[in-house]
Amino acid sequence: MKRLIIFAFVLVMTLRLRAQDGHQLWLRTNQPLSVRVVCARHSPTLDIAEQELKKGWHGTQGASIKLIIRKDKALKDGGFRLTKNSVEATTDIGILYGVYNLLRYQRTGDETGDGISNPSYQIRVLDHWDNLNGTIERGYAGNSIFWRKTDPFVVTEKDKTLWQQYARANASIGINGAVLDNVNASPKILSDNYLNRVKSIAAILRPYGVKVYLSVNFASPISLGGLKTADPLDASVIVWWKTKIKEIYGLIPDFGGFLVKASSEGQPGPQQYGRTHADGANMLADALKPYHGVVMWRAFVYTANDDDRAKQAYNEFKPLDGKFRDNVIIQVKNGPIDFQPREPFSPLFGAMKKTSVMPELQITQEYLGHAVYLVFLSTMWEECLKSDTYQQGKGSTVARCTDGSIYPQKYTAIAGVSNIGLDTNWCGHPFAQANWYAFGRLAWNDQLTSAQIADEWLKLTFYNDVSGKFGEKDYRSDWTKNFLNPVKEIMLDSRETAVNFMMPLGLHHIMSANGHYGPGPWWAPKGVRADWTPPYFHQASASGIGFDRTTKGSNAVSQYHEPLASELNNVATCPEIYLLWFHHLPWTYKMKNGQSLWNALCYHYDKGVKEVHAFQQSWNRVKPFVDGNQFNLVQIKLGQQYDNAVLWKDACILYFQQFSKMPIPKDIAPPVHKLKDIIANEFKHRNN
Ligand code: GCW
Repeated sequence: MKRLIIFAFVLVMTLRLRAQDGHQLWLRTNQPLSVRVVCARHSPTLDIAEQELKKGWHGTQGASIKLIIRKDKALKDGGFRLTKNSVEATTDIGILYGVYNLLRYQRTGDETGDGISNPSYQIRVLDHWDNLNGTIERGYAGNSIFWRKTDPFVVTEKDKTLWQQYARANASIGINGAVLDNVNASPKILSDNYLNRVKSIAAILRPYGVKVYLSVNFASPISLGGLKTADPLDASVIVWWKTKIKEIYGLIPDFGGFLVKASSEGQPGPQQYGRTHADGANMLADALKPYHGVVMWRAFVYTANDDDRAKQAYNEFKPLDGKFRDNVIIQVKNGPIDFQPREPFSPLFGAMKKTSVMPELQITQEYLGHAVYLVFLSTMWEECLKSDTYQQGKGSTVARCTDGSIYPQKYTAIAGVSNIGLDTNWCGHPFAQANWYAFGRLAWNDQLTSAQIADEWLKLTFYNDVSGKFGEKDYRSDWTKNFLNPVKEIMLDSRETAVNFMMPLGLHHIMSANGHYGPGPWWAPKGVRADWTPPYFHQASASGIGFDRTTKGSNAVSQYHEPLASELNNVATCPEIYLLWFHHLPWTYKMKNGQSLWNALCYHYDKGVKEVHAFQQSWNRVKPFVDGNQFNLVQIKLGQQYDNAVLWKDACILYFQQFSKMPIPKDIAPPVHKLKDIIANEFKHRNN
């Protein structure tokens, strides 16, 4: 008997101390206490809620908790009310969200406030840029969890387990939709085999309240249906889509709808038939309407003309305001160009007043160091959501213009381009999980601060790490002081740091064409369209640097509402973080702190490098508090980030110096690379 007890003890300890591989995300559990759950009804969703309470209870030992579904005017769909002994909601999924929030409060020690919580956006969706052959466009965490090349239609137990874990993670932060395939969509997604696989995925996601959506190729009626045209006003095309949509709903009755990238970057669309984006979107919207499906139609459009690329989406879509069906939602990237480390908000936010508009954020770090850099994106999204558009007076933030607070949109929605793949830790970098988490939390509550989100995520993800120390007196305060606070600081500074060493002062799109990783301000081969090349965006010459978007230049400023337009137009009032986005300035231009523009640029690059170095030192100090595997992984990645930051600094300073002809300030570390070597090595290793 004694031996059995010792064996059991050793087993429990081993399991507890098992190395972390990151697969459990922010849902790591640690010896729950007992709880009694009372619920008058049963459903797959309510059963999950009950199990979650039992698996993760950290409230009063032996407490009893009621799950109550009833009408409540204060609650929107999915919203919930927490009281001392109950979780109340109007729907099953509201109960499940309430349960996850309650468990989170218990583990973070945060207050529940007044206990009522409603989502900011109705549709909170992850866009997967997953190709049907299993690869992921701009994915840095392995292949797709949904699609694969070999045995593509076999659904294994392993698939189901993974999809269930994925759905659970999403539900725990309120994400309620998933677009399963790339916006550069293959028509094959609408063929029988694929639709049946979508049906299997939907079945696993359903109890967690995650609806499936599909990206569709606008030319599907031709490539899949054998028609001669995909013209949205052609009767046979309309019938084709109607029939296809009927088929989809026959398989998946709660199917969410379509995401469409049309007449954009070579994708087919209505414009090739002389039709507008509204014609295309409305045709699909009409076919989806009887089933309550939506069309998320992307505004990411630009063509190789002389017009400033930053202006094109607005020019194309603003005139169509009011012409879209009420189940069309225009999906707009946060900035006017393309998910750059820093962009001003897209002027379409707030400008389309009679159309549902949804922000599209990029969780996967295409332009922010892939799965190598530690960059907490929440601060970037917060910056965008809290930007004032002034469209309906002061306080018309991007958040309020899109979440229904200002305009009576039929649907409110927000999308994040997923960073999830088959890697054991889902996202490649342990801290990239924080970006998935942050997207979900902001989609639920667009007023949250990044500090709050980082605090939660760190507590949920890392507090359990060194279980052996758990029983120690003062562990919590020790952990807070020596782990939580310094690591939170890294997270909150990390995006500005990346901007500093990559594209400070409003520079944008100067990355390498090699996978968009590393510097490439020189890249402009003959024959490549100008608006894909960095020199188009930085405009560096002997006379200065920056893109003139003032009234004297491309006049992109005029797409913003006053007083913002004038503020941005005037170099004296334009925030320095956007200086070279809106202004072309001489190298000797005097900055607010008295430095020349050239010196300021050099100091920003240098600062970014120094900051990464400080992150490394700070991380080294938290070693006693982190699981060894996770510690090492982050340490290695920070080392790679440091090397790349130095490369960025050297490359950009040396490249721009060719134009400024000014000396590098003496008090910054001189470049360790030669420009010609950096350029020669740019494409040596392939980055996706
Ligand atoms: O940022 C660019 C990416 C493309 C992407 C495109 C888009 C899916 O480089 O890979 O294509 O944006 O958003 O459509």
